Amino acid sequence: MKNDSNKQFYTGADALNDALIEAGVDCVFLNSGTDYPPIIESWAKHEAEGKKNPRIIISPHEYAGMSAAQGYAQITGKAQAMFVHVDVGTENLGGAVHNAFRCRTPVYILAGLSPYTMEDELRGGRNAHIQFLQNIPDQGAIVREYTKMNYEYRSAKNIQQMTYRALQIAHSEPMGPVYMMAAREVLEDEGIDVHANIHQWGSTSPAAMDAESVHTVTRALAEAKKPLIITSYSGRNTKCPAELEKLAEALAIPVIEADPPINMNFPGSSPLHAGFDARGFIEHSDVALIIDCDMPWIPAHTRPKANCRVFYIDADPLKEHIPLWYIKAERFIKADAFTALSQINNELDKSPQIFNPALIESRREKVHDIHKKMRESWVYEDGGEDYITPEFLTSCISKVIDDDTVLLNEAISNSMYIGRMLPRNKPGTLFASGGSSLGWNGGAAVGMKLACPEKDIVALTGDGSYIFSCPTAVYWMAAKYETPFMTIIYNNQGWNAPKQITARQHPEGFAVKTNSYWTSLAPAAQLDKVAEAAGGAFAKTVSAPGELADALSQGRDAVRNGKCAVINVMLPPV
Ligand SMILES: Cc1ncc(C[n+]2csc(CCOP(=O)(O)OP(=O)(O)O)c2C)c(N)n1
Ligand SMILES: [Mg+2]
Repeated sequence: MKNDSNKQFYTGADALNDALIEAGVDCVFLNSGTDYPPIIESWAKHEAEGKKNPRIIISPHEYAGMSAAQGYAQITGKAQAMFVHVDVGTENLGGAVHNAFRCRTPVYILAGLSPYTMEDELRGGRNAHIQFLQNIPDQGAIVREYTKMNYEYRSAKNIQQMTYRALQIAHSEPMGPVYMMAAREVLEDEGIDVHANIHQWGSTSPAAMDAESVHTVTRALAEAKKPLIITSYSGRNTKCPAELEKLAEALAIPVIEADPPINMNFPGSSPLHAGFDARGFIEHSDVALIIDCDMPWIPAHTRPKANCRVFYIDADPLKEHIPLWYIKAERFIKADAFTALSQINNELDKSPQIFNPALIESRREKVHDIHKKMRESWVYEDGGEDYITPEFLTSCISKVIDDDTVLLNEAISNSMYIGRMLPRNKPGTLFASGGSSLGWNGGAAVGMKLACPEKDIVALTGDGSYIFSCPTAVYWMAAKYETPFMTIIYNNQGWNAPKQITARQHPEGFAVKTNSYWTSLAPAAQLDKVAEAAGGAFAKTVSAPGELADALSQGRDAVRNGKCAVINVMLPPV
């Protein structure tokens, strides 16, 4: 009998575990199945022998686990592992893979494959009926559109090298998820511990601008009359905001965080912060620097004038995985944002003669004035409503957070209030999913809290997005692994975004005339109670404006005492 499970040796699964530890992967988010005996056995062996295992975080839904791995990497830059069960677990990753890919976030995904053998030829061969149903011709195809490496461990002998290579690719720009598959026979086979020097498996070095581009971009910005900078995710490197501020200050350039920003990129209270919408600026600009931004403006709404000099800097300046995408630019520069900004700043320091101080100072005054008026128009004014408006809710949130609070923005049609009323001034204090698959916020909050237990995390979500997040899995994980955070639901009892866009596209149409949209989630489910039932979260629904401030402070206190809190705030229904 080949299927001798009692024989002890260093297995492919042992090699995989050792490689993940060696590579500094802290957490394995796990949703296992019949493909996992070699791995579970390896973990148990490691524990029994006093060897190190990664922290294993059971994830009762793959979407929540994958979002947690994304959140962890968004805040640390380090890929974590998501282990899923064959084709079906891969399918349950769902849009969370899209989010990680679009957000350029490294994640290592492992999926089992249905065993290769069925007559007891090899250790690990098939021994259950579902393994026949889970065998499909091309499992990797399920997520191939969203993965940078999509491959199978074909031998137990080089599992470690293939794992290091997968992580190396995940961490190299543009970063993203990698998907590795393994059949049980390979994980059960005799592996090799190669004792690799992990420092020889690093990610690619940050790309710098070529000298000519540094020269051209710096001079164009210095000589411009109406320069503009637009960014959306340069702040994913927390050293970037200071470098961007240095450039903006030197030349008095307004900075727009394109809508809605994925990270904190530029201090919201800087008098050069010009809001979140290029409209009103880009049409008048003579030079525009777009740096780390997927789409700086919507061409159907606005665009630069024909002679505006546009420079586009990005790790992936042609967006090669978005087929219909183009903007017109003088130069597309494949470079790391921090490196590029440092190069431009150095060039400015070296060439004081290219400045025109009078021009810069008169512009500075104008931009400061625009910023001041913009911020004044965003200050909340009490209209005496007897219901809670999103503006009032956001103004109350501003009183329970501080400058260090990490905000997750998945508030969808209410997202703009977060930028306007909760300005972030410290790097690493704002995150969005970076993609468009709703539900990221819950898992991401768990992952961020696992990575940074000392931080206060507040997830701001629409009611639809809360439901998409798989809240039973999220709040169970948060309780089990002690990652308390506060969730605040902008509960308009439905999907406002599709309703708004229908009305905008057909302003005189039947839907508007008859008020028929099929976007209502009324009667509202008791969304906060889901978290209470799943993980003992502090749960509160608020409808009266007078009770909101108290509810939010109670939520904050509950989190300080180690529990999650979900404050379900009822807004006017969509
Ligand atoms: C997984 C997924 N399903 C559907 C959509 C389409 N969609 C975009 S916005 C939206 C409504 C989200 O509702 P909610 O979170 O309550 O925000 P609101 O629009 O009400 O502000 C939907 C369904 C999506 N982006 N992702
Ligand atoms: Mg809603």
